[in-house]
Amino acid sequence: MSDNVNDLLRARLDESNLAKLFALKNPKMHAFVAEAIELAQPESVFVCTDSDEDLAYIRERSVENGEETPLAIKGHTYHFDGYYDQARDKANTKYLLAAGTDLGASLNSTDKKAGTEEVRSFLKDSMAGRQMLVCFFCLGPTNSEFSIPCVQITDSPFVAHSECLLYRPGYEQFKSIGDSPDFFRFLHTEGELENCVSKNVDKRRVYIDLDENIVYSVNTQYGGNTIGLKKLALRLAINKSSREGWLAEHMFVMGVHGPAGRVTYFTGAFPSACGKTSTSMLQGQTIVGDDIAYLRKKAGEIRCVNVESGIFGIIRDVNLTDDPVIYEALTQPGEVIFGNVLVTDDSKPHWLGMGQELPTEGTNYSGKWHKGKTDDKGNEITPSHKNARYTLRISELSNCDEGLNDPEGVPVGAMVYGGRDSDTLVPVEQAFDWTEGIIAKGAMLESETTAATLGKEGVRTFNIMSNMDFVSLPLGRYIQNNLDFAGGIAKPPLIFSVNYFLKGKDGRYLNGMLDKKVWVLWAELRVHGDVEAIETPTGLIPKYEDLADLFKRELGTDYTKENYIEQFAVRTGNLLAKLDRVEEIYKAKVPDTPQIVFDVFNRQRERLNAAKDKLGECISPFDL
Ligand code: OXD
Ligand code: MN
Repeated sequence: MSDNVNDLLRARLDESNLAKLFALKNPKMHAFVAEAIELAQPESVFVCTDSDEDLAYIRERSVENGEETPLAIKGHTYHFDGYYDQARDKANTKYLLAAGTDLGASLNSTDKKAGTEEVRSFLKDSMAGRQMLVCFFCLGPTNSEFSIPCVQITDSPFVAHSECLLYRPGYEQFKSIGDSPDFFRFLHTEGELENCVSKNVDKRRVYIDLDENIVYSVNTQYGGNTIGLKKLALRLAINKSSREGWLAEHMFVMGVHGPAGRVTYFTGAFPSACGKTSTSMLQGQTIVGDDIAYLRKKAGEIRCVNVESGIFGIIRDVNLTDDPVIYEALTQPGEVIFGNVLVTDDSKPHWLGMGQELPTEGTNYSGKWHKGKTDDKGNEITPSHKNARYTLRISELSNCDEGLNDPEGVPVGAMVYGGRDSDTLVPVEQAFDWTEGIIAKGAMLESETTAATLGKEGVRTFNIMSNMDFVSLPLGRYIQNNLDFAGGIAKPPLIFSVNYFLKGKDGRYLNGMLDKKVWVLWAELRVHGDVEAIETPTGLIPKYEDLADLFKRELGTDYTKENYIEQFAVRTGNLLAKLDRVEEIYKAKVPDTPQIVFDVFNRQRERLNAAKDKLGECISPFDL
């Protein structure tokens, strides 16, 4: 085999690319590249090292092949995905499972043999006449216990370019691992193109092989389906971490700046488009990462890293008032890819909620666009897509935390679970302890669906730890891993829930976009025992005085008692209904649910029933 591999590589790579590939002494990686060439039959192969020259080549190819087009500001480009390729395709993202393996009914899977054959049939000859790009990246900081080297093969310079912005370069890391077989592999083709976008979205597939640590992605360009190191790697990492005793989570990492220069690191798990990036970007705080974290126990404490080094963020509602740091990065020279925004003839990007009146015509993911344009189903096409994105490096942001690339990671003081919930959870609540936090905050998380995935928006969905789309284990085991993780840790992180989407009776949001800063700073004070809290049946909520102080100091606003009562009312009726809903899911769909989960549900139910009997369906925090 190895002779065949080497012969094939020698025959198909030119001298300089062959030298780059052979400088890495990794037979398993060589075999992966050779097999991909044999299957996809590219015209040529480019091997990308960590050099500036190679990165520039990827950038230029993205423009030359028409996947990206320069904008007026230096370094900015835009990219469109196909009209029906604007979000993660949950239905066609599946685990390839060998006969006899079972991940439980909640996870989407397909037979490994049939699925592999299917996806390979779409890959066959898919790169004929094109160049194959072989790129190396590292998940987590390089040279660290957290590092996972990856090889990404793709025929899309746009995908490769996005990854160059989003991940640490990994060619040198690959050198340092020698012949180790322990790395992730991604093979992507955009398939047949029409006007530079994937044509056969009906044949879009994202198939994940957990035994081999390989993900195949075909007939799609949208980053969430194609950027191997993002959500595809997260699925592999969750499975790997379960075998090795650490955690891979759908979490931001941020430095929260408390009194007297104190910095406390928080992780936060939120479903897509529920305020995760904007929390990690809160004014006055520092960002380590906005999407995915690895957590490990080290010397008696929990430490974590940002798996990525860039942001693939939702651009909607990024404006000078709500997200000044990102807005600044999006309006100044620097390397940025805009995805699925509206572009006008003067080469300027426009997006929903940018704080300016939008043009009435331009070009977008539907082609030439004008206000009122409808699609073939009669739906009005928005100027930019609701899930339109920007991609940039975190190091370009003025609030980048100094721990971003620390190989030791940063210590975790608190973990936050958030979701989109209009009528049940208070804006912020601390769990009684780690076990209650993992179960009643993380494992009970529900959220109303958003534009980040295909399908209807606004449907309340169960989303365990906001990781439901990415968990690659039976759910009971995933919960148990989280519960066990704090074992041996003297002072585990505090766990909080937050909810920015509570609505009043008239349907309006009860909180402004900036209020989240107060909830996060209150949580920081709790980590250090600086403020007291009020006990509710489900956790600990802030005292009015502490919030009023924080609102005044941080936002310059008067927080009224009426606001407090409306926002922090304990809605016993809705909380009990939530408990019933979620418990039903565990009973019906998660056969390996640990008993402790039901015990915690029962304890909460008893406390809620007692409070409801005594004080009613909706209890003012002043009556607790
Ligand atoms: C993302 C997502 O892009 O979760 O982060 O969809
Ligand atoms: Mn995400």
